[in-house]
Amino acid sequence: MATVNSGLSINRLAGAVGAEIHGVDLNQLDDSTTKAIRQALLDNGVIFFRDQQLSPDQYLEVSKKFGKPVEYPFVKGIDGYPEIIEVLKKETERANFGGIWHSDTVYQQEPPMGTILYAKELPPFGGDTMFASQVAAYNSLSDGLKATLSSLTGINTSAKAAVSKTREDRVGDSGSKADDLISYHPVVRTHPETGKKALFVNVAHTERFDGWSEDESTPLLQFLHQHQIKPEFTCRFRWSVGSVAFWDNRQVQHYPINDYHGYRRSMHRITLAGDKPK
Ligand SMILES: O=C(O)CCC(=O)C(=O)O
Ligand SMILES: [Fe+2]
Repeated sequence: MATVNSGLSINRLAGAVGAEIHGVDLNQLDDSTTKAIRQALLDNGVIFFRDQQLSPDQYLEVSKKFGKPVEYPFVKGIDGYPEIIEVLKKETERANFGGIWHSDTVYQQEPPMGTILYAKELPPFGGDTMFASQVAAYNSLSDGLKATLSSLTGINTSAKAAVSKTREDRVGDSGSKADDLISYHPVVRTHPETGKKALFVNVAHTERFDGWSEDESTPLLQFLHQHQIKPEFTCRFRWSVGSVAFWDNRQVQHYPINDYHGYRRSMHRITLAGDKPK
């Protein structure tokens, strides 16, 4: 069912996560629409808009209504806009940016609250992005495992082997390896705005549990990594040029599907500052 609010309609995409918002021009946001959009983000974990036209200046301005744009730790911004990076896969490339289930840059002390992605150029097919609700994933665990996880801290690193393939930890065009970033965050975090609990480990960044060896951590982490992306916790977004996705990095993970070799895909991306997970 669509919810209508001053011309804006919110259409859920799946049972656990994701909604498309229609009837909004992001360049014309008044206060009540901005508030409704923020609530839709909190309620749905990720929201999508279609047919938007955003110059870099307009894009930055829109993002500032929802948070504080920050630079990406390992990637330089587009000319003149340090907070906007291009997420690009060229015709000739095989790896895609972020091509593994993750939430963004969890190895930071204060990982982003959200990320906004704007589609500029797309392949003729493929290149969808999937999202998974970590609130739904947490809620479906047994009380016993919830209790065990509640006391655990995850150690997250930018240096896991799997992620290096996805180029998230490379510096600019040089492809050189950045210094490793490491963070300690609760395995279950409480959302600062909704109060809901969410799993906050991910296969791209979480190395082990604090106080546990890697060997000891791996079986439980592997279970969680399989569990947290079950189809019933996910939605899948089919992009068109001008589409915008805005996800809440505190409650969802995402996975850009790398199924369009030989074609170019270019997105503009803005990261919004977050707080220390608790
Ligand atoms: O290209 C995408 O759809 C998402 C890439 C990604 O992981 C990100 O921008 O954080
Ligand atoms: Fe990402």
